[in-house]
Amino acid sequence: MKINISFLIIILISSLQMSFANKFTEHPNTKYETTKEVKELYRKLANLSQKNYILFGQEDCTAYGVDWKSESNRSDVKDVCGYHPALYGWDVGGIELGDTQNLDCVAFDEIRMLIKEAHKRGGVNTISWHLHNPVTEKNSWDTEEGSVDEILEGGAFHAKFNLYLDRLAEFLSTLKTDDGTFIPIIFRPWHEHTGNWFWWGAKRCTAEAYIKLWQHTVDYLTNEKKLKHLLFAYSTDRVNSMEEYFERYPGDSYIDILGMDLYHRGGADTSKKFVNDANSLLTDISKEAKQRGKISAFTETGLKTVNQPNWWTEVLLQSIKDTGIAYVLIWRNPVGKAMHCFGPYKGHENNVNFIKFVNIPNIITEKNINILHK
Ligand code: BMA
Repeated sequence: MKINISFLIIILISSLQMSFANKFTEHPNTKYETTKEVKELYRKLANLSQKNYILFGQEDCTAYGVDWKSESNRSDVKDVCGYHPALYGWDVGGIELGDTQNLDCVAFDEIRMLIKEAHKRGGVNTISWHLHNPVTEKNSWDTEEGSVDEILEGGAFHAKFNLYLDRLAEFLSTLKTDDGTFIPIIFRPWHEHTGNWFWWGAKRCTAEAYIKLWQHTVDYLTNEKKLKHLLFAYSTDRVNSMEEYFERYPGDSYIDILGMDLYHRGGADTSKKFVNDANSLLTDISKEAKQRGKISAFTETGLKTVNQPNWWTEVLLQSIKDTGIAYVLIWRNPVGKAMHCFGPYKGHENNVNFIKFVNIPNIITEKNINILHK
């Protein structure tokens, strides 16, 4: 029998392609169980990023804006373009102490309600955790050296850290729809660890201790607390290489999303460098993510005050374009502090350009969120 070699090669290539596609669109090789809604969200985000769409989001956007707080169905983004973002960022710093509001004075009851509303609108919720240092009880920026070692197994503050995790888990376990279904949450603790401003930062603990910190967090929340509605996101700050990116990585069985935080700082003369750095790092991270069956994301970014003309299309868009990331999150618009705002708001000089940005077909907001759910 004559074997048709090229036919065999074609079969081989297409089956390889199929297995690669499956690997990427199924919930990845993590060690914990997840709900079907989490698997579904994962698959949707993976598909979306494969088609070059990017979800746009902002931190705390429906909780407050530059001149308002706790108003129903409002966001500065919506004030400007007519609809909310597709991605909603929250922070649960303070939950570990049993506080009723987070470090930015948003009540946890309100965060829960807003997460539910965002989910109802088809949006995606991501939570970070600026938690207090269990050793000193000071805030995240208390860079006491050695704290991580003391909260790990065998350390004097391990039980206290587990209590912090208990309180966090208690809150996370209340994030359900009216019919009792758990709302999928992208949980992103221990962020920006390649920097040195948090007590879990690179100079505050060894790589081994940081990895253990992550692994304990995931194991405790998923095994001990039996939470199944979480996707875990790993996010560095600026790195100089992929070796550095993965130096403190807890492992593929602990992480679903590979992220990076990078802010644009400085004037117009720094734009080119920011765009180049962000775009090339995000491209590299996305490639790694794909190979590992993971999703990638720009987990925090922004230019304070957005005071550069056409920043949205000329800087932000260029920094994420064709990188393969699933979403981008800009930081918050604190009440009464226009100087610290990362988003648009009524009357901002860059609004025309913001509207242009959110209307680019690849950018997903509440308006075209159905693309995510197809
Ligand atoms: C930081 C700043 C702080 C805030 C913290 C958590 O980047 O915005 O003011 O408390 O995030 O949201």
